[in-house]
Amino acid sequence: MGEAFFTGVTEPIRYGGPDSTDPLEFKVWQPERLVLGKPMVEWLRPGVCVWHSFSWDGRDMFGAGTLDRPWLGGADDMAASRERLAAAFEFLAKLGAPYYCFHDRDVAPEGSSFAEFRANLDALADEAAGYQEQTGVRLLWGTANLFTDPRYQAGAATNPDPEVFAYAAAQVKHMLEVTQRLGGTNYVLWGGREGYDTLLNTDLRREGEQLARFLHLVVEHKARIGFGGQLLIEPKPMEPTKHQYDYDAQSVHGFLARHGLDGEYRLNIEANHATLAGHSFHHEVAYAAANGMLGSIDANRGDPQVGWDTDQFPNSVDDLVMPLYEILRAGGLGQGGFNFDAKLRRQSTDRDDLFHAHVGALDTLAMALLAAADLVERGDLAAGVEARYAGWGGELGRSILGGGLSLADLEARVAAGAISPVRRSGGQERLENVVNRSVWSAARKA
Ligand code: XLS
Ligand code: CA
Ligand code: CA
Repeated sequence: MGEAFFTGVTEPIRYGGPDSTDPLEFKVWQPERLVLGKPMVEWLRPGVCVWHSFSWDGRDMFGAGTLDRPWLGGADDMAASRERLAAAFEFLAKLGAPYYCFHDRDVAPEGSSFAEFRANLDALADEAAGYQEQTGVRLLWGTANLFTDPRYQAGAATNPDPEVFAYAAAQVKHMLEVTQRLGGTNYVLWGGREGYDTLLNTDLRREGEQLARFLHLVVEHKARIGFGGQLLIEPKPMEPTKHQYDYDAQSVHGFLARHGLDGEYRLNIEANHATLAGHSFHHEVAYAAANGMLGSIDANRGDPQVGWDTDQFPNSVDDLVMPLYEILRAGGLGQGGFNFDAKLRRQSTDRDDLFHAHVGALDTLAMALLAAADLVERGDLAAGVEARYAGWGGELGRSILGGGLSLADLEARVAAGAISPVRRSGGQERLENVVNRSVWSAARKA
């Protein structure tokens, strides 16, 4: 690799253990440490995102960039793009994160035509392939940016203009192929501006049909090129539009089922999008796991006092332990992983701040994994749930679910006095203590 950008960190970040006072050593994250018989790294498959960490200079809607990002150089040309890729892989190698994720536009300049953009992306994908080879870092997922350019102001697949649909299709086709070429194990579709700002100019029925057609086209192309990765949809309820169609896990699942697509896509669940939808991250992961839709995770957090998608780095074990418990019980994420779709605060201007953010996020995730594994090993939470539903394994429960009893049959049994339910405590506070016990016990064993 060429000239170093992250000169404050000369060696790969090491494990220093829970008592280490070095802020740039891991306290918990040990990729090879066995958890429930599998290395941590295989459960978590953590990745760094290119957009927030390398393509963003700290600008917001009120002001210019603040971050020290020499590789951005103020230009959106091939030379600056090569620098950015070099910076990203230098960082990845020093952090020791095994995966990364990017949008086509995070790495390639737009150029003056689609053909030029495609050529730019191909050339930079070749460079990325070389860096992957050198560092051992792999691609967790690729995606196409269908929201930044003004042509997408009214959506991509759901745009009133079929020419915009076609443009988006061209971009996705090519990025799917680039993802395949780089060995990506997933391809993500986040419905950037697939939604509306006002219903006064929006035909909901048409837009739904357009979106379904688009998703079918992606499935067809995946089969045509033999892409072995998973297709993922990332729900988000609002922002940038007032209402986004891929609102949450359950509405995406319903949409897919309605259009015969539910075997083709799984979900990329983002923590901050869950809370924007008025759910907990736990809810979204649990829904996906319960319905065979668990694909991958965008790990971050919102701010309870700020109503939008702040995309902060995850730093709360309590927030992550139950989502991880669901993931462990589902057997893991398979081809998915934990992508840190998180950005620094605008005042964290030093280059090294990016290390502090990722070191903390990896440690937090690792600690939550240990706590979740403790919960799985002790088994009392699961046993309690099992016992709570035990009646459904008895004659009455099996007959109801098996379709053997009508409303009239049930009425007859109740009227005959054969059925008289008794009150049972849900024991929520006791169970909350069980979770805390595992959090504290895992912290002692870390
Ligand atoms: C935006 C989304 C986006 C997707 C990828 O809110 O999180 O970054 O993850 O397009
Ligand atoms: Ca995301
Ligand atoms: Ca987000």
